[in-house]
Amino acid sequence: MFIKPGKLLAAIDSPADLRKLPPEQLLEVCQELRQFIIDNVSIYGGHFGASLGVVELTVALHYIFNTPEDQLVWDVGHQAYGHKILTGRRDTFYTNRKYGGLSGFPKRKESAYDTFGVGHSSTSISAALGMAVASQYKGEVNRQHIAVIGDGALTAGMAFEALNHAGLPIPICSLFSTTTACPSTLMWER
Ligand SMILES: Cc1ncc(C[n+]2csc(CCOP(=O)(O)OP(=O)(O)O)c2C)c(N)n1
Repeated sequence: MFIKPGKLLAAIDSPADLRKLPPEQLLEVCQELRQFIIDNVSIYGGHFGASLGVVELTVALHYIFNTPEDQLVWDVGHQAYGHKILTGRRDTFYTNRKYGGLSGFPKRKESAYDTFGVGHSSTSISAALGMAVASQYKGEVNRQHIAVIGDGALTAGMAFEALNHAGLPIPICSLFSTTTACPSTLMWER
């Protein structure tokens, strides 16, 4: 069954297309993206709530940051459906989690926008930090590195260890904490 995206979403084949839109249209993009996820997951299955909780955040991140040059790391990755749909995988999204289809999680082989292979939780901060340090060595002063992590994943020791490590001088690492039920954002920057 073909699931028709809304008219704005139908014209977004990459975040570059999203960034051409005026800010006033972003709310409509969010509504269309949320509906597209609901329609797909209702019929084809997959994680439901987590991606719905970060629709606005997903659109904002791809609008503000220069992905894929700026590196976006999703923690666990079960909330990255909107990210996949905005990054060239809208028309194949119906294959999500099917044999031979899209992975239900970010996967480096699948897209340049998937910077880190995930599935296990609490790895995003250390991964983004590693990327930020590598950029520092390479003199990539304008490249941003963003970890998106839920409050659940943030409670793990590995995440705390990475936060502690990130206390060392790094160029920039932004951290967004989200919850499915009640999105809250913590922006942390050095
Ligand atoms: C190491 C590890 N333990 C457990 C899980 C199972 N798991 C998947 S999502 C999740 C909860 C994530 O909650 P949160 O970080 O708040 O994200 P949200 O669902 O709110 O987006 C858990 C425990 C996992 N993926 N990895």
